[in-house]
Amino acid sequence: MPATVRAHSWRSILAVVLALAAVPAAARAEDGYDLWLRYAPIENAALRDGYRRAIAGVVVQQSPATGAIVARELARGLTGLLGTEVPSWTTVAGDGALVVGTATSSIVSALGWGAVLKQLGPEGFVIRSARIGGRRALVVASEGDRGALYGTFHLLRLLSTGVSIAQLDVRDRPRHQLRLLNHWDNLNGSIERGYAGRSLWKWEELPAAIDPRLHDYARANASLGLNGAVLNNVNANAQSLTAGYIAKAAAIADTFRPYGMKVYLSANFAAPSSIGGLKTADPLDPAVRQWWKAKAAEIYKAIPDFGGFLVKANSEGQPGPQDYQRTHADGANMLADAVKPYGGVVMWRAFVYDASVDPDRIKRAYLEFVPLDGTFRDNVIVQTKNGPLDFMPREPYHPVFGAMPKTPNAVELQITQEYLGQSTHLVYLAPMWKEFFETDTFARGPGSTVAKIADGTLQRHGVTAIAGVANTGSDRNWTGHAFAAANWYAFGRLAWNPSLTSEALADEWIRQTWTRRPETVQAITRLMLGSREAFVNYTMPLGLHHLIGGDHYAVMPENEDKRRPDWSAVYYHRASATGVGFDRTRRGSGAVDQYFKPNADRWNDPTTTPETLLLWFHHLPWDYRLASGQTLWQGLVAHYGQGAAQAAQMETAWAALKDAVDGERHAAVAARLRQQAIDAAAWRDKCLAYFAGFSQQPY
Ligand code: BDP
Repeated sequence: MPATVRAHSWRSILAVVLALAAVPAAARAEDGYDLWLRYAPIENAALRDGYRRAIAGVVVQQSPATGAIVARELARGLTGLLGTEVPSWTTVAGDGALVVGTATSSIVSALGWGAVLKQLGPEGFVIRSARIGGRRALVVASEGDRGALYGTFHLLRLLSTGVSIAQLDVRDRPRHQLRLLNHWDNLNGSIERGYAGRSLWKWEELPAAIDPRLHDYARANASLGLNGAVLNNVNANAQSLTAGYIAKAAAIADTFRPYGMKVYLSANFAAPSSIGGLKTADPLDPAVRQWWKAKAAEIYKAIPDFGGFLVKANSEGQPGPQDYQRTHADGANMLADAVKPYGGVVMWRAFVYDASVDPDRIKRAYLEFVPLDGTFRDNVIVQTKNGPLDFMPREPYHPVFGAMPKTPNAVELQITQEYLGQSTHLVYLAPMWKEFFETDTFARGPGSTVAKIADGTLQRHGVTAIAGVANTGSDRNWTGHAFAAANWYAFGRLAWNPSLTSEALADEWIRQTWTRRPETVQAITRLMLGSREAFVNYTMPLGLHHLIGGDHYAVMPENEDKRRPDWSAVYYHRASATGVGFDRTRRGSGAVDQYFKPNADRWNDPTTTPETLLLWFHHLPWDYRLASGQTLWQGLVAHYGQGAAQAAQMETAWAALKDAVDGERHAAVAARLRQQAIDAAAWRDKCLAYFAGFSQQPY
């Protein structure tokens, strides 16, 4: 009897193995390398046939370098999506031409769209049908080369996500001029706060050998409309400005150029003395100014379209102008003068805090920068993190936004999830970024959202910029966690247009990355949309922040850092027998008054402060009543409990999709969600046990 059973089960296993081998779609190897550019075959035959009829041949008319990229992408994308090769034509040879062209190309210039294209600018594009020589065509047109590239990717995205192209009339342009990734990559190949392997720039092989992967990196960015990358860590090694490294950066720049991506470098402010042999790096010293001018000339000789410098100065031990009793403006302007003749910019970071510990660290950037408004050169951009502390799971917006009307302010978001579970937790960041963009600063009265400040709508400047601290690395799937790629994706799309919704971005990312099956798309969308609030709930609910230690991953509410109080958790939560939270009201640190009214007044009063930010602004007794009628303690217990339950539900929800997506990626995500659920429970247990030590209440 046992022998028969065994024989039977071997037969069934064999049958399963054979059946699996016979499923062609599922057999496609999926390791995540293709990101959202998978171009999986369109399953809906009617839709696919419609696309095939609309696109029977491709005509590309733009610069050879970018045109070749466009042609290659279309060949790859259309073959994948339509399941058939679409020939390339030199002219509109019949009905169904897909024309990609710039304004001066023979076909586009004859269409009379010049005024619209001009208005949309060199990065904007139009996609619409036209009659060309009596033949039906679909045209992607732009004033510039980059716009034609972005328009091509946009069309491929529409096809990939199953949008009807019968009546297309797309007119689009980016809302920020500089849309950059900031790589915190070190010259030794490690990445500060990188959780997906090593640096993609193989410095040791450059400039002689170019890793072909750099093309795919640039492609992925171009597909989102990102147009630049800062190559090295803001904690900058001055060696990156030496001739050898400039040559390496130039090789990367040459690779990125046809994709519309410029390179930028983080500059170490002390470089004139550390690598230049000068006695000082004082920005008002003529020899120092001359050194930077010569350095800029050297860089622009190698990289004619070099974007400019990113600088972290007088922050966390980095050198800066204050070392010489000069201001941030003195430092920034010196560099700005050096790159100005070549059209470069200086992105000067506002992430600063005092060498001597501030009574409330979050006030520091505003105190140092707002008085300098109006003193920066027009090619200086003050780059400011979304919140005044440091990429916490939830912070209010940074009060510098709107408070420096004469200075362009770049938004700095962090894509790499330093404080949000790194590459282990699934946390979709778009809802967090949207919350930030949509907050009303009241800087110019109601409706003065952060988005409108950052994109220059309310305070017009010569240049607008947005930066995201990258989460990419040498891992095969680029970002470690397959879902972390959604954050790269969402950042790029929001940099293009911050009014896109989290839900729409999740939907389009999922369709391109995983599957187009509506019920699966919906299930994954739900999982993603709830993930950020789940993370806040199980880590730092009700406005708590910085409950971490050294690696910024593990739960550590008890952390007291001996080196600096403001690197501790206790500095921020201030728990005691009587209550918890940081008093930033007028009776406390007064940080509320860095905001415009009525925000300042609202946030000065706990009853008019959103509960999501309650303990950010207030120190409250444990029995303080929340809107729900619960005490503060009960509310904390509820949030932690809910968060841990949400993480457990995420694991279950994903498990249910086992057969709906490919096995390799499903398993990798499942393993991480298991860890996330374990971590979430650990956060709940440790935080509640710790705070109960003060509240003396049960949970
Ligand atoms: C903090 C990081 C640190 C960065 C710093 C910065 O922990 O590694 O150098 O920000 O933004 O979040 O400069």
